[in-house]
Amino acid sequence: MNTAFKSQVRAMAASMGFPEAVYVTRPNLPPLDDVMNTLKPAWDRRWITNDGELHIRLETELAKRLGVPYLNLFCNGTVALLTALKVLNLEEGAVITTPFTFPATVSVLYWCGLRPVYCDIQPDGYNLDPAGIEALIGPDTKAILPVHVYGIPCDVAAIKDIADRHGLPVIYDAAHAFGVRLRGESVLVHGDLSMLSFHATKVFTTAEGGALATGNPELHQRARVLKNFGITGEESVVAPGLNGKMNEMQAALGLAQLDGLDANTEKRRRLDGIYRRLLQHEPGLALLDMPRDVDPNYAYFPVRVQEALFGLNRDTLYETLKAFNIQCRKYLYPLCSSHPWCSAKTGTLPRAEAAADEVLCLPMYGQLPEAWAEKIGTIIKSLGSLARI
Ligand code: T4K
Repeated sequence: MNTAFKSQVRAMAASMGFPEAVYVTRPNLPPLDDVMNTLKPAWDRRWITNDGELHIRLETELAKRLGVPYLNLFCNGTVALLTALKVLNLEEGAVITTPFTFPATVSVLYWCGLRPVYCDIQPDGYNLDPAGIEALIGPDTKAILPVHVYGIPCDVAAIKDIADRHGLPVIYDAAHAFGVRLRGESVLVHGDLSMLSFHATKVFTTAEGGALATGNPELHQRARVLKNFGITGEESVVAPGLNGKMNEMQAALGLAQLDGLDANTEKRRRLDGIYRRLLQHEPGLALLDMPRDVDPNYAYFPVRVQEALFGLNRDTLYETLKAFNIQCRKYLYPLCSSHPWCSAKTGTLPRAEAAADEVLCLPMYGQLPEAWAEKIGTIIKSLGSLARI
């Protein structure tokens, strides 16, 4: 950035900057009274965890709402994913996954004695590329672990075809994909198991929380036992489990949020529309195409920044926006394959590397005022114009 650009940014920020931080996301919190009223019966019963009534209600409501046969709630998405691996008895060997994901996807493999084998992402998207999977399958391959990145469904049909031909289970990391539908049905029906995250940064939140969805009653039952220490009765422990349970405070927050979910998605849709209108023809900015057969959840608004055309690279844009109090995030940089602890031997991953270097996620959450999205889009356009002078 040259000095003239910097001083023009300072002047712009003084007039257009936000007085308070605009975060990349905020939790979708219901009125506190609604949470308290939902929690009160559990409080009165003094039953606050271990299959409480609120937990049971939330499990039932979510399974219905999401359109999945079986759903297990968890204390968080990471433990849910770890449990999914254990449910399938995956120990030792390799799992084919994507490097373009949050570290949790890969950490759980190591916790199970597995190792990741990284497959590059699609040429026209951010998900694992099915065309690269088959060449990576070897004698010790145990499973495929794709991620529905930004809530956009993977090519589930191609992945199923490969998995079936090689007799491999598929576990989807659907942390970003709450409520997403593909060709009219839940994206969670694909694969043997799908994991959801209900972290504060997700479209549906229980502060910390998560779930495992499956269509297989035996896998469901095994997950239920494993998340409760392997206990099946007062005097029977059938497997080395862990404590993955969701408590009643988390469940109350989840239940109190259900009524507002559709309105939240609708608001996100409008914000997505504002950003698209402002940025889709901007030189050097590529927006994520929404496939026609997908009902999205608008969880993220990733923008790909191509320096040669936009005038600034992603990192400079990220830093410059901070001067306006706009706190974007570089999800999902750095690539998992670049961490010293999880850089299993891999070939080159050129598409994932480019995505990690170029994607910036803009603020996106239900309570973000539309005027703020207009202003953020306008500021980004102005910065591009300024940089290209
Ligand atoms: N797989 C994938 C693909 C994932 O993306 C994740 C989690 C997982 C697995 C694991 O699921 P969990 O075990 O978490 O259920 C966040 C989240 O911590 C993480 O859950 C999420 N993915 C990841 C993509 O993002 P950070 O490091 O960006 O969080 P943080 O604290 O910087 O928050 C981001 C912004 O959100 C803040 O700038 C402000 C806002 N915020 C955050 C919190 C916690 C709030 O307004 N209120 C809050 O309470 O990782």
